[in-house]
Amino acid sequence: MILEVLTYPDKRLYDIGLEVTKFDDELGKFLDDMYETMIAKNGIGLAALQVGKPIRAFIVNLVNENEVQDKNDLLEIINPKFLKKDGEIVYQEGCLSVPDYYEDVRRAEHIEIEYFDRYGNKKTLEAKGLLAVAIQHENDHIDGHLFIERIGFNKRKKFDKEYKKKAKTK
Ligand code: QAP
Ligand code: CO
Repeated sequence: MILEVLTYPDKRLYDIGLEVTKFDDELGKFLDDMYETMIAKNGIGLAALQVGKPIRAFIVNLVNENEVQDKNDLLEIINPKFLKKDGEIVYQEGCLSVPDYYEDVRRAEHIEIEYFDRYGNKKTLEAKGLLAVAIQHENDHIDGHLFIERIGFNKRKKFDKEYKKKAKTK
């Protein structure tokens, strides 16, 4: 089932996700719906908060070296905790909840996280580059943050101005 993706400035995007406590079929079904939604909207990452469910879960599915978005590479990340963050990377980010807007964001280049999969198994993952960026972007969603909060002051001003202009023509 394709879910509705909330878009800026929906207040629900600013809620803080609750820890997942039940790793049951309902969670599995919800993660399947998130995947279907992300693919339908041409995304590479999606957090539960973006589809109106305030829980600490997100998915990431980058394209591989053959430019293919392979479901075998899908990461389902629940209740993540950062163990390490180092270095710096600037990447031009976008977000399904902020359509048609892309801007540079500075984040850690290398990360290590601990998280749970859909079955409640504890995992660790080291990531760098785009995967590290995607995980930090999605983790922001579960803390109620959007990437537009991490762009510079002047860029944010410009975003707000353009957003208001666009809202008027709707
Ligand atoms: C988060 O973003 C991300 O504006 C995932 O018209 C961002 O999937 C991970 C999208 C940067 C790593 C680097 C945005 C699709 C998708 C749009 C997305 C749009 C269509 C964004
Ligand atoms: Co996003």
